[in-house]
Order: sequence, then structure tokens, then C-alpha cells
Amino acid sequence: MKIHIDGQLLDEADAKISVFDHGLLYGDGVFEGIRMYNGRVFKLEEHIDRLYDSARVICLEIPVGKEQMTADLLATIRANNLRDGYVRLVVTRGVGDLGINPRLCPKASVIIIAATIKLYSDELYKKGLDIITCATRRMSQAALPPAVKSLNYLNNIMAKIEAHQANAAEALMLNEQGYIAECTADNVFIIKRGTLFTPPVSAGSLRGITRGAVLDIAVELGIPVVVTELTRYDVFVADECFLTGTGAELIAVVNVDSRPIGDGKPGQVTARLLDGFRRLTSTTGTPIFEQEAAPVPPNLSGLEEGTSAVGLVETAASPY
Ligand code: PXG
Repeated sequence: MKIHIDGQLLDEADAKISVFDHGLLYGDGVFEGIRMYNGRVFKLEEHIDRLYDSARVICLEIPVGKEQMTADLLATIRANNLRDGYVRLVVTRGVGDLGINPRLCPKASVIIIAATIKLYSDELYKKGLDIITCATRRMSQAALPPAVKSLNYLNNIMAKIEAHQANAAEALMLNEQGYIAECTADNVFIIKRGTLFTPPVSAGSLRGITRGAVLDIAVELGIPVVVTELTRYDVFVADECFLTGTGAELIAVVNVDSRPIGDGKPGQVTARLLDGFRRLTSTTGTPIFEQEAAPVPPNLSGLEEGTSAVGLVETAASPY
């Protein structure tokens, strides 16, 4: 495996960073997890934009521009000869002293790892997940905006530990007000009477890129979308529930806190959205190898080209 560190492609054994890097000492930095499908990087521009947005919020200056970062990421994937897989893009505050002062870290470090990932077994994708609500609350906007994809994931890890202690695959995290925020590394959706619901980013979720793709697919399929605050009650009485994330992709939830969701099986709307998602991932994205043909955007709606679907369009730039 070849790993990119600060402009150099290194063998895995040589890919090392300093113990004085504040990414290690304080979780001071930002990251992205990105997937590639069938020779193309899915939603690359959105991931790069989110990385730079996260960096801006924590006043971290990324030493390379977006174009160079994109080129370095593609070169790292090519160096590992991957067509399908997962890229971890990390920017740390860099080397400083043992105090937290970020001003004493003159240069941020960029790490790019191109590998593969599989979060759940094929069986779980078919059957759906049993999850719990955990006691660990999603951290407040006033502490650290949960929309910042920072290297400090202890809040999520504490929730994941609770899930495992309860023999559950995932944990539903509530915000300080008791509304649903998200799971430990996934956004949450429910379906009630044919309408798709998900919490707003302001409720304490990450502006998930898979979330955005699923909202776009729903609109194209003519499925009504509502982005609003949700409670555990809403989840318990939902017809269907599923999670989205770059790692998890789209996976059904069939049981929450020992209550079956709907009929306790992955639902039909979830299946339609999953089908749309598969079509999108296999036909769009930034080509990894230059000779790769230009992506053919899928026409999910069955509408004539040029006709627009009616609904609430949520994009990466949306205020929701
Ligand atoms: N919420 C949180 C807190 C996340 O970390 C998502 C939602 C989904 O966002 P995307 O943009 O990926 O649709 C994430 C995803 C993993 C993994 O193992 C995923 C994330 C971070 C670390 C690990 O799947 N981020």
C-alpha cells in the first residue's frame, strides 16, 4: 500500500507522523471518508468542499488548494490501483509542542490513505439492523458544531461503545433537547405514510454526503421529503427506518430499543432508494483513470430529460 503524506507517496512501513502532531495529541484536525465505485470517486467535489469547510471552522489552514488536493487524492488511488474502495483524507494541525496552542504548529499535515472498507455483513444489509438509543448525547452546537468532521470522535465512540454493550450494531444519538441527531457515523431517515423524514443539520448531525444524495434521489423518484426535528416517538411509529453514510452506504433499521419498526423487515421505500443509490454510485463520479469514459447521469425518475421533479431539493448548499 502506498500512502500520501505531505506531497510524498510512501510505503506503508514508512508512512509515519510525529508524536508531536496535534492530530494525535488533541484530535486537532479534520477528515473525510470517501468511496470509489467502478473506477470513479463518488461525490468527490462535495467531500473536498466539506473538508475545507470543516478546516475553516476550526481555523486550520490547509497547505494545498482544492485542485492540488483533488489531484493528490486521485494519484494516491491510482498508485494503489484501486477501482472500488474507500479513501481516508486527513488533515492534522501538524507538529507543535506539548501545549494545545495551535499557533505553535506552523504547518498542517495532509495524509491520504486509499484502501477498502466493509462495515456490515451481507446478511445485515439484507435483514436490517437492530439499534438502541444511547445515553451519550450528541455534543452541543455551542461546544463544537457536529457538522465539523473533526478528528475528535470521542463523542461518537462513546455512543458506539454503548451500542456494543447493548449488543446493538448502532446507537441513535439525541441532542441536548432530546431530538434525534444521528447515529455514531451515519445519518438517520424514517418513512411514514410514504414521506421521507430526516433531522436538519441544526439538530446535531453531520451534513452527510450520502444523506444529500438520498434526498436528491427521493425528490427525483417523487417521494415527498421533509427535513424536520424528530423524536424517538417518530422513530418508533415509523413504517421504515434506515441509516446512510459513506461507510455504511444505505442500510435498513428494523428494530429500535426493542420495538420493531413497521413490520420488522426492510421496507419498500428503503429498497427503492437503495436501488436509486446503487444506480447513482455506479454511473456518476470523478474518473480515477483518465481514459475512463465520462459518467452517464442516471435518469432515476423516468421523466423526460429536461423535465424537473417536484419536491424539496436538498443539496450540499441547502440551508437544512
Ligand atoms: N454522521 C457522522 C457523525 C459521520 O461521521 C456520517 C454522518 C455520514 O456522512 P457521509 O458524508 O459519509 O454520508 C458520518 C460519516 C465509517 C465512518 O466507518 C464514517 C464517518 C466517519 C468515520 C467512520 O463509516 N463519517
